[in-house]
Amino acid sequence: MSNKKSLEEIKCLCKKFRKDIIELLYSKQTGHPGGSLSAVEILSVIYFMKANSNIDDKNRDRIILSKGHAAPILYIILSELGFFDKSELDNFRQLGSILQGHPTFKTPGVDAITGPLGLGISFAGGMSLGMKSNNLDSKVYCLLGDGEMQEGIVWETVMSAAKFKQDNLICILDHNGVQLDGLVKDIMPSSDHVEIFKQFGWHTFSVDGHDVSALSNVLDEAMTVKGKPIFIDAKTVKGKGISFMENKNIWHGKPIDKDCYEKAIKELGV
Ligand SMILES: Cc1ncc(C[n+]2csc(CCOP(=O)(O)OP(=O)(O)O)c2C)c(N)n1
Ligand SMILES: [Mg+2]
Repeated sequence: MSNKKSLEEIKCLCKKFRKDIIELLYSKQTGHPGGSLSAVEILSVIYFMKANSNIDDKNRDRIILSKGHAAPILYIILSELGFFDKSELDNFRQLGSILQGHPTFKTPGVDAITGPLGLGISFAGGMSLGMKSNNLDSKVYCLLGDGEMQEGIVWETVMSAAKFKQDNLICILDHNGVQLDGLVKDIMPSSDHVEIFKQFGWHTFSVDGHDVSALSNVLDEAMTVKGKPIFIDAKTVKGKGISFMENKNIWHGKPIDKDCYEKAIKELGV
């Protein structure tokens, strides 16, 4: 399933995906708009430009949403890629649905069960080591949240991936500065992740996580790194694109009411 897009096409898709997120979460009266909106460009560039996401290829790249609560944008992208029919989105978060509130193996295209923060990067580290041990060229992309970095389990993979020179592991930080119940800097001042990862022996990059062209370039550069795992600090805005949701932790998990839905759709102008 090759579905590569141009930068211009990705920009249009990102607008559509923002609307899809709002429509989906309003229709189901459920949550996680903020962290879904902040990851739109990062995931779109990975899935539609960089990764081999062909479900029929057993050696395809793996893409792991470690911040599993952003499942709405993941499911919207997977349905756009044809992993399952778009009508499945109507069953989002319903009992028995293949689209649960957090990613599970019930969903075609999901490469790791996530939701408990820190779990995804652990899967990613193991998968990438397995690929290297089998001399496969495949990559593992892993998207983390900045609140998620407070989980101790994250740092086991950070240490071991450097030791095993896992240059097929690309971890991207959705650096929006906000977590569930406040600002990351107030809850756990964690200083400079770029410097920390460097000290652990990773190759690091920084990028604007909403600039699809910059994301595309940085991911190309990441492909050239040898002997070190790759960390990309992607600066983002939680709730990006909807003014009243931007940088507000209340929109981490809040369902969207009718008034806010109408305002959001108007703002998106699509
Ligand atoms: C181990 C664990 N502890 C707590 C939670 C509850 N939880 C879900 S999302 C979240 C905040 C995550 O913030 P961040 O990683 O910054 O995500 P983003 O801002 O990208 O949405 C928390 C505490 C969880 N899912 N897993
Ligand atoms: Mg965050």
